[in-house]
Amino acid sequence: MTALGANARIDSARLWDSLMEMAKIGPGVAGGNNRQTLTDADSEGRHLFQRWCEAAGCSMGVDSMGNMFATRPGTDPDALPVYIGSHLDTQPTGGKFDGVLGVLAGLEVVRTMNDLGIKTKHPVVVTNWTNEEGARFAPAMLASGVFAGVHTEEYAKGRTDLEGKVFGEELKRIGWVGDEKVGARKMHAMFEYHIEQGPILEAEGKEIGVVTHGQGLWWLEITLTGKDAHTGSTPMNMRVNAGLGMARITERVHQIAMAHQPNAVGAVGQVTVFPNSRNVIPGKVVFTVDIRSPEQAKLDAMRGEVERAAHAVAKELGLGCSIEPVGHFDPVTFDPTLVKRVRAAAERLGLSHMDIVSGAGHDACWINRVAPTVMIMCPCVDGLSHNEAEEISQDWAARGADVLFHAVVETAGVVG
Ligand code: HGY
Ligand code: MN
Ligand code: MN
Repeated sequence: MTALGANARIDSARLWDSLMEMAKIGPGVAGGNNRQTLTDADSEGRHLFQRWCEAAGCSMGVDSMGNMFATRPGTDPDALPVYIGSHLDTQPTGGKFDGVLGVLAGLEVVRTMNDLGIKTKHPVVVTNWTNEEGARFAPAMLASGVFAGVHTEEYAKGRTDLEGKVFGEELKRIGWVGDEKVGARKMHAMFEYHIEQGPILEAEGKEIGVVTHGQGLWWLEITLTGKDAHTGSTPMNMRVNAGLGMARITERVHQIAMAHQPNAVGAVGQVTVFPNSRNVIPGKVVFTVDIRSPEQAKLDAMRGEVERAAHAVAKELGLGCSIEPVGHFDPVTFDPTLVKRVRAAAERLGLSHMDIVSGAGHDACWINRVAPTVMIMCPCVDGLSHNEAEEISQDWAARGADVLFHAVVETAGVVG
């Protein structure tokens, strides 16, 4: 595989301009984005991405889960494509770069290949995976999970949001149900470029993260049922308080994660209280526990401890308790050959780099099941993400895209 010369770089300003242009769609309230999956803003962002891809000479395919595939042809039409993928959907209080950087850096790789007249044996395909975040419709990485055969299309299209809207109906409403069978595409390799969403690269002063592994995750949705009652006139010993149960379990989740340090995290991020009235003791609370570890044994142990703690708290307070796993993947090991190629590209470009384990989940974690897959990361300011103040420098964005460019072109095989 011939490698590009170290002076072959992407166009940093063009990538940054595209990121700032996309950030105008689905703006947040504090400088970030609220472009949640299957909203009108998501659709607007998809249309912009499609226009840009077609202007760069790509043809756009869409599958039945709304996954978008912009293809730059290779010289050998029978050669399996090299994919570059991430996501355009954001958290409700998301940043401008989580996911978007990976999709638009993929487009920038295509634009740069066009500028330099680079021909490759394998086609190159830039991908936008539907509903990576799982914020509106759990679980996260839903459409890449269907593509990889982890979820059925029927399960995915039946998922509902907090307002009871159904995934399949929302995908139809925004007009992004494609005619391709999801999962039918075969891949030579898949690359995902992403901000780290943690503090390590910035703290270590490294420009590039060579992602060797991804930590595993459980999302456990817990429903506690007690009894609605008056917060003023109900004696303390007569209360069946689901809100108190949720609070105690939230504390236990934190303690369990702390007991498994290092390499373990746990929190409760989404809570729905019923009836959510100031002067009614909550008769029902539904909340999701998010626990993660790169170590399988720790991940499994934490799940067991959380479930036992939840049932013990419920028993103590006389609450009903049901637990439903609504998201899961085991720790992931990315393709060693591609990891080596990413590391070599960073070295060739004279960029500081380190191996890193991804703390966040990504579409790459699922695609790794069906194709050789690897991730590249750039630092983010204070490691902050899933917050509208998420920030990266233009230089960080460009350096990671340079590594992506080199590794993808080398994998796709330069011709001529
Ligand atoms: O939850 C995650 O790790 C990803 O950001 N969806
Ligand atoms: Mn992401
Ligand atoms: Mn995210």
